Amino acid sequence: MTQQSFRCSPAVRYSPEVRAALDDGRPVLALESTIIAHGLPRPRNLAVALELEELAREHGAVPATVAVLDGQPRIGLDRAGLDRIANQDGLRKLAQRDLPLAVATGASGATTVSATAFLAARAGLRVFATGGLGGVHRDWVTSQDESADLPLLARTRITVVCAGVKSILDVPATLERMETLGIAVAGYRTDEFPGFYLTSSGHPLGWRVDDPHTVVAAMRAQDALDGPPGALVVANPVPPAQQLDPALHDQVVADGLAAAELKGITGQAVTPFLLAHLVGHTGSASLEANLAAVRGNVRLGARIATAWAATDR
Ligand code: PSU
Ligand code: MN
Repeated sequence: MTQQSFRCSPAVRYSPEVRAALDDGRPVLALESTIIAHGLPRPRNLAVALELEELAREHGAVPATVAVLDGQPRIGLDRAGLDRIANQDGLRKLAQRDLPLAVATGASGATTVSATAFLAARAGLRVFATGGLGGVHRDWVTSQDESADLPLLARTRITVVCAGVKSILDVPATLERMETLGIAVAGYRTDEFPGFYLTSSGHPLGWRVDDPHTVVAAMRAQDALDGPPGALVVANPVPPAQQLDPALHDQVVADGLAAAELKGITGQAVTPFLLAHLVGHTGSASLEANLAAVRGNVRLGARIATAWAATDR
């Protein structure tokens, strides 16, 4: 199916603002909804959802928060839609593989990076900002738990601005998997992979970009080279002044992992459990670092989307 037929499909609904921007070739920035529904505590989550959309607009891009409401994939939400994502009880967490079943059963859910990237790319969006990607979990040898974000990004031509992957994951294993899968990764004004709550994870990166125009040049080169589809990950660190204290960080991550094991938390529930643990045991400092990272990603994502739209066609 072409982007055009996807855009006309009655099964997918665009907000009027996003539809108009796509028709006019103006910048649009995709945003995911799992971070709102399952990654941030209420009632702060709704305020953050609204703030991130405003931040995208301030930096020149129309925000397209992606979700599924009553079985209908949405590209861009209105205020009522954002309110449901933030406050509806029992909202599902939808990866890309869940989309057909959600559509068929009329389910509502927030979309993860994999589902958001998939829907956004099909809609003709090329830039997506989020907090952190999913990745390889620390106990991978026993659990085989690797986020569907990685294989999906390996098959999807989209640029994702993130602050790395959360430190609750196995960061070096995640970097190895991105290499194997063919997902391009560049640090934004850094030579090290960001550590989500921390400015650096301590792991070096092979590529660094210093401005949105270089990112757009790489995106153009992806298209010109016409290789296998695959994402470009722009890893944008949280500013040092806004990072979580590294010693506190290491302590609470270790405690959280132990608590999850003790309680027998597995599968999809692990990430939300650990995130809540971090928020609860850092006096909200992890939440503030998380938000600072996401805000920076939305600002940069909007600037990349703007540069992309300016050179399009
Ligand atoms: N990183 C965050 N907050 C989040 C997530 C990642 O800082 O809420 C979400 C994203 O939606 C990501 C998902 O796609 O977690 C990965 O979940 P899983 O590990 O179950 O694939
Ligand atoms: Mn998983």
